[in-house]
Amino acid sequence: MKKVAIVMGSDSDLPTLKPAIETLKELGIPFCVRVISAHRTPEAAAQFSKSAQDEGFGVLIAAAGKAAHLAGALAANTILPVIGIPVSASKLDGLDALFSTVQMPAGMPVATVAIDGAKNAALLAAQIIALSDEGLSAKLNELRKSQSDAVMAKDAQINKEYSNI
Ligand code: RP5
Repeated sequence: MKKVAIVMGSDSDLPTLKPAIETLKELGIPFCVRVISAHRTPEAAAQFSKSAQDEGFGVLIAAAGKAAHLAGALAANTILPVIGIPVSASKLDGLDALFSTVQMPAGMPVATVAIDGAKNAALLAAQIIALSDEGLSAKLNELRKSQSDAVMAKDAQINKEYSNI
């Protein structure tokens, strides 16, 4: 199975990324977790994304806050799909990172999830990997079903407790 990389601009982003780490673990996807900064270690960022495909990665997840250029900087050096997570690390509450991540120029796509949307980033990465992995595809379908079952159970419970018709 292809690997996923979770790359963050600073170790201060790590708490935001815990749901992505947990989700990939639950799904049995091999992944690495790295701190690489577009601004503070630009050469490492370029080197990482240039070699990622040869190293067996299938998707890169890039999380950064403030002037968040990490996802774009990684995308600049690979044709692997890059998923950007804008992190709410500043007084602008992540809007700065959202705009920096999502507003890529034509020709250099970054699939941007919600501010602090680490879980969806991991699920989207899993869905991409699942295109060529039937076992993972089955796991994702099961996950969707258990999610629906949980909502229906809550509906039944709340309906029973509060409705008066
Ligand atoms: C970004 O700046 C990082 O991704 C982080 O979200 C933010 C703040 O970094 P630190 O100053 O906490 O290292 O590059």
